[in-house]
Amino acid sequence: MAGSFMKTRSLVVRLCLVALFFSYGAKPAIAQTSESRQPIRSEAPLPTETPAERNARLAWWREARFGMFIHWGLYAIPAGEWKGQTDHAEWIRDSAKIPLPEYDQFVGQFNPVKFNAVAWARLARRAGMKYLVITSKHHDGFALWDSKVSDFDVMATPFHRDILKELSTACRQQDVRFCTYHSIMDWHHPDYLPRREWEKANRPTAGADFDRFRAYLKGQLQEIVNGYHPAVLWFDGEWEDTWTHAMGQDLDDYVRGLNQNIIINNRVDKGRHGMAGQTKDGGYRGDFGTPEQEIPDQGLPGVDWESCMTMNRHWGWNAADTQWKSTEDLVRKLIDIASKGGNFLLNIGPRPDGTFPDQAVERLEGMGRWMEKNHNAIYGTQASPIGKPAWGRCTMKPLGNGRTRLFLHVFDWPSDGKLTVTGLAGRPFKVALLDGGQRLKFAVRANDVTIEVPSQPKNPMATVIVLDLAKL
Ligand code: H79
Repeated sequence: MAGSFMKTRSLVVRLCLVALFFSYGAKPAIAQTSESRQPIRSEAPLPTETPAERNARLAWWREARFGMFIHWGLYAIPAGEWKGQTDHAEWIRDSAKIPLPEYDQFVGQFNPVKFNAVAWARLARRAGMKYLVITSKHHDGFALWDSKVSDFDVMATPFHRDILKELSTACRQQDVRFCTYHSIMDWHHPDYLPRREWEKANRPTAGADFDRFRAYLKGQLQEIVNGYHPAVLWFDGEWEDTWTHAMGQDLDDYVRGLNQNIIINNRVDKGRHGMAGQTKDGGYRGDFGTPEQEIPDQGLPGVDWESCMTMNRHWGWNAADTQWKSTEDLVRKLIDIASKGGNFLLNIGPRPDGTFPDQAVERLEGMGRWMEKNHNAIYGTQASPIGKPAWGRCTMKPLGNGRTRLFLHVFDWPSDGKLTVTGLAGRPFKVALLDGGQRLKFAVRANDVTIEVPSQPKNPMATVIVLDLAKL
């Protein structure tokens, strides 16, 4: 520990020097109109950035729609089980009240000999995922990269390989954008406050200095941003009272100072509205809202958001968790989210040997088979202009010259061979199956179009029909 304190101290000096070069003026608060219903503004544009620049910065992310989340760290070793209780996961140090010296013993056991970064990145790509967000550090404070500012990192384990380095390289090879999740809350660093309730007696706070923790955090982020070039920084663990709005703004400025094209979620600041995750009014930082384990009931016009979700009931590896969502459910969740203008960040909790659970692989491959045929109905699409039809969902894409393509994602295939789309203006000039291209006959009556569909769906998870309109 003494070593890491020294490293932290020399870092503070370096950071002060950096700060002299990057002195940011006070940023004016962004005036925001108050919304009548939910707090839904997720954009807090940088004062130095025009709307066009912001659109250009977010363009790839808005087109991508689908990403992989990876929760991996020391907590994979106990696999969710502690003293007979089996519902723990990445929170295990807190939920099982494991004292620090005992938790530290996992460092000597972390040796994922089957870890293959290329296999992970390839699986993400084959599933149709355009980006990958891995936990550089979760709440337990353990760093998955070779960190110069901490000894509580992967280089202290028998594995002794820089996971972020291997994975960021593999992602670039596989054309998957590499991104990192970084927890602000840190249950390991002596300067982080507060302590967990149950460990207060054994981890005194005397001498702890939260500003020194902030310098440590910046040191870590400098290593990550400059070393591995994540396209997104996905913060979390921002909710404790020690983390303030001013600190969130400061950290947001700091990271954007390292890479002005980076995308940062709203958990860098204090504007997240509960688990629904959208950003409250009030000039909070963050490029996008972060609903967790839920999907908004409706799209939020003009708001960027991403629902993150587990495939079973835990983020980190839990060997006892058998409650996997079906591939069909996951495909339909992706479609539902795209139909509301959001992104889907779907989680994997790898095992301590470095492999993905078999059930996760099976689902990724299943989603990939659907995406292979239907990706045009997901990537680069916008929210449905016709709400939520009774038979499924709708996404859309502008075709130029005022023309619009609707993608009708049919969940409930009509038994009478007729699919009715309501609320359209004008006559479609083309209706066809997306997979295979078969043209379909249709009849127009007022604002409704009734399509003659084959007796069987192309894919029972969702069959996509393309419908092109001269105007909406
Ligand atoms: O990393 C995964 C989880 O370990 C982590 N986030 C995902 C991506 C997570 N940490 N805590 N939780 C999820 C649930 C915590 C919820 C609460 Fe709250 C924190 C309840 C009260 C404080 C969220 C934030 C709701 C209000 C503020």
